[in-house]
Amino acid sequence: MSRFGLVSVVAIAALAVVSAGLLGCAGEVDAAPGAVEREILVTARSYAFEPPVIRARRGDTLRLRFASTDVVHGFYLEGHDLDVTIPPLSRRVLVARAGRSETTEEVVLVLERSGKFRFRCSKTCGAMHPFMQGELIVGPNHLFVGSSIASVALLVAGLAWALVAAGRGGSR
Ligand SMILES: [Cu+2]
Repeated sequence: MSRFGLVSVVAIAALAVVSAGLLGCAGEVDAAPGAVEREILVTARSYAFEPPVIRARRGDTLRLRFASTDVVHGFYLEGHDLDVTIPPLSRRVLVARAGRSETTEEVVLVLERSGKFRFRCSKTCGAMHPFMQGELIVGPNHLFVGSSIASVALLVAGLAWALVAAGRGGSR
C-alpha cells in the first residue's frame, strides 16, 4: 500500500470514530446538543394553570416548581407518571412518581419524548375542576437532527475522499 493510501485509511478511520462519537453523544438525552435546563413556576388557581401551555424540546430538562393561590390543586402530567399535590401558600408539594411519593420543592423532568402531553388538576377543587388543564408541548430537537445529518455527511465525504485518494495512489 502506498503512503498516500495508508494516510487515507487512517483518515477515514479517524472520521468514522469522530462521527460515531457525535452520533453516540447525540443519542443520550442529557448530552443532547442544544438541550437546555429551565426553571418553570406553575401556579394553580381555580380553575387554571399559569402558564397554561409549556413549550420545550426533547432532551430539555424542566425544573418545575409549584404554587397554589387558593385551595389544594393537583398537577397530573399525562405520559410521565407524575402527580403533584399542590397545597395553598406553600412551595412544598407532594410528588407521586413511579410508585413513590415524596415531599419536595422541585420536580426535575427530563423530556425524553416529543409530543403533546396534557396536564390537569388531579384534586377535586370545585365546579369547574374537570376543565382545569393545560398542555406540555415537546418539540423535536433540531440541533440533534442537524448534528446527526452533519456526522453522516462528514462520514460520506470522508469515504469519497479516501476512495479517490486510494484510486490515485494505486494508479501510480
Ligand atoms: Cu384544581
